[in-house]
Amino acid sequence: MQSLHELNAQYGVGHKIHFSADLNGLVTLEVENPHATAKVALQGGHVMQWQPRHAEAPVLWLSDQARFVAGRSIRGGVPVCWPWFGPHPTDETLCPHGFARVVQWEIVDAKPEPDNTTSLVLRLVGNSQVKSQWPYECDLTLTVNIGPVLKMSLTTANHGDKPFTIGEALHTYFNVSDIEVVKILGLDQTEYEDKVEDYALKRQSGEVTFNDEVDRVYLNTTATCVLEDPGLRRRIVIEKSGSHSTVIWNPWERKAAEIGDLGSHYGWRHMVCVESSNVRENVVTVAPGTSHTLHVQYSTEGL
Ligand code: TA6
Repeated sequence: MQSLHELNAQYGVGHKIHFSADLNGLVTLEVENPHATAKVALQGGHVMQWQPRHAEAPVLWLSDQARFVAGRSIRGGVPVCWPWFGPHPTDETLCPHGFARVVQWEIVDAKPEPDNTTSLVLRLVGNSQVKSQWPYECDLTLTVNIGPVLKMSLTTANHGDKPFTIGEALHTYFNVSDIEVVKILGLDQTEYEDKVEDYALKRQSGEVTFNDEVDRVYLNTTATCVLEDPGLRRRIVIEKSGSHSTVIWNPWERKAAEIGDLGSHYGWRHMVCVESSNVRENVVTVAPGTSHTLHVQYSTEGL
């Protein structure tokens, strides 16, 4: 792995892209450009913060109790769930939601663009820990463009001679004023599995609203979702491609207390996950010599 000095010499173009190792030695990358600020951890290829200059509050939610520790997922931001979602299908001792969010990634490129946004390319490091859990010839890269819009593309390339099947999600935590006043549009009449009721199959009617724990996998949907937040007087527009499921999650009080790192002062009230994903019956098989990309872009507008 390159030293911080080498990384900053190679990618630290002026003041805008800076690597540091402040969080228990975890290397993070801070980006500032005329459009936005952002912070990314190399562990997990994890975008932790993004705030466009025009936004009065962060768009992503990061728990004030997030643990920045080697080998543990960071609570908040955009965890990358890959190559499975939820528990491993056959070995429950393996990390839920896959290993990508807890292993080291490396920076392949970081540069300012002519439009004053910043592009980053990160790649999962295929070390022996990874190979033992995922014995395929495969590259996982995350391209991030930081600007007035946050764009992320997660690409899985199969360089081997066998197909493999992945479950994946960009498990994004959005910052909201109060979970009880927000609503999510875009899923009306979409079928979902309700994890709170043992995966019962249901159909959404109207907007998604919250007055208790919600943990749902919306299936066979490519729809844009809009998160309306009257408290912060804004909409967050969540667009995607290469994704056929959307997971919506808020743990509510009891589950949040069990989980333990969801923030002091009712942190769970200020977050909702809207996860562009390919999970359950929407998992993706990647044929040899091909690749698959899950793309999202997040933007905000006044309400
Ligand atoms: O995406 C929703 C979910 O799968 C929930 O079931 C939930 O418990 C969660 O993600 C958080 O998982 P984590 O492993 O990060 O604690």
